[in-house]
Amino acid sequence: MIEVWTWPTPNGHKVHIMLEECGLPYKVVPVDIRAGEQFKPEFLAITPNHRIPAIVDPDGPGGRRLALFESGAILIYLAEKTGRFIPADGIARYTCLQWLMFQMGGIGPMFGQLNHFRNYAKEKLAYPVERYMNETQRLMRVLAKRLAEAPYLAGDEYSIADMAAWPWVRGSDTRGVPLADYPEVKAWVDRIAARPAVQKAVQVLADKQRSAPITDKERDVMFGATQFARR
Ligand SMILES: N[C@@H](CCC(=O)N[C@@H](CS)C(=O)NCC(=O)O)C(=O)O
Repeated sequence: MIEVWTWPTPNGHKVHIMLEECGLPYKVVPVDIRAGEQFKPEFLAITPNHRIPAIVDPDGPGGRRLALFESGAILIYLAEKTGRFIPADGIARYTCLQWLMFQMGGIGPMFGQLNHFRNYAKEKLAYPVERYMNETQRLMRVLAKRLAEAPYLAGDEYSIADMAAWPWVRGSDTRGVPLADYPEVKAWVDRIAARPAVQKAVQVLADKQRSAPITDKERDVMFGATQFARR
């Protein structure tokens, strides 16, 4: 059975969604990233990057065990393993990969930095908030344009590109970018939220989700000396 080493964050949810959509049996291994469990030797043995999500598939390519990190790589792997949620070939396949990379290289890092400087940074600095707010709004406009011409990012079919972007975009209001300002994007968020597999996926480790402000100890784990210790 596939193990998913994870936590209930947008990057974790991408993989939970894909596993639920494909109906693959999986075992959740929680990695509490505020408590520093990402630095435990057993997790570092799977991913030197000490970030969730990561998977271990005992029945990987050629019947060999595969340990894999980076959510985009995991989504492509699961799509190819099951033959689902990625077009088989041609322009449709590259369009799907293009929007997946747009999430991995744009939405994830930029929205993440906006979250950091708006919600987590101890000092509230105007320049980074403005910089990442501008980038986030620009990326939202790109999404809105795409979703005005097609129901899903890859085109007519729901795919791993949507699964990658949705967990980040649905939380738009919490980073001060109202979804209501982007009606095409909001309609897409609602369409995906209605999928039974997505509703199940967001319940994975939902009891661990916390909205309480970050403590000093957690700040050290996530953004301080513990995070940046040489390993
Ligand atoms: N590019 C990576 C990003 C993974 C990532 O940033 N994961 C966060 C949670 S969403 C994490 O594990 N953070 C732990 C830490 O910062 O120590 C991916 O998409 O898998």
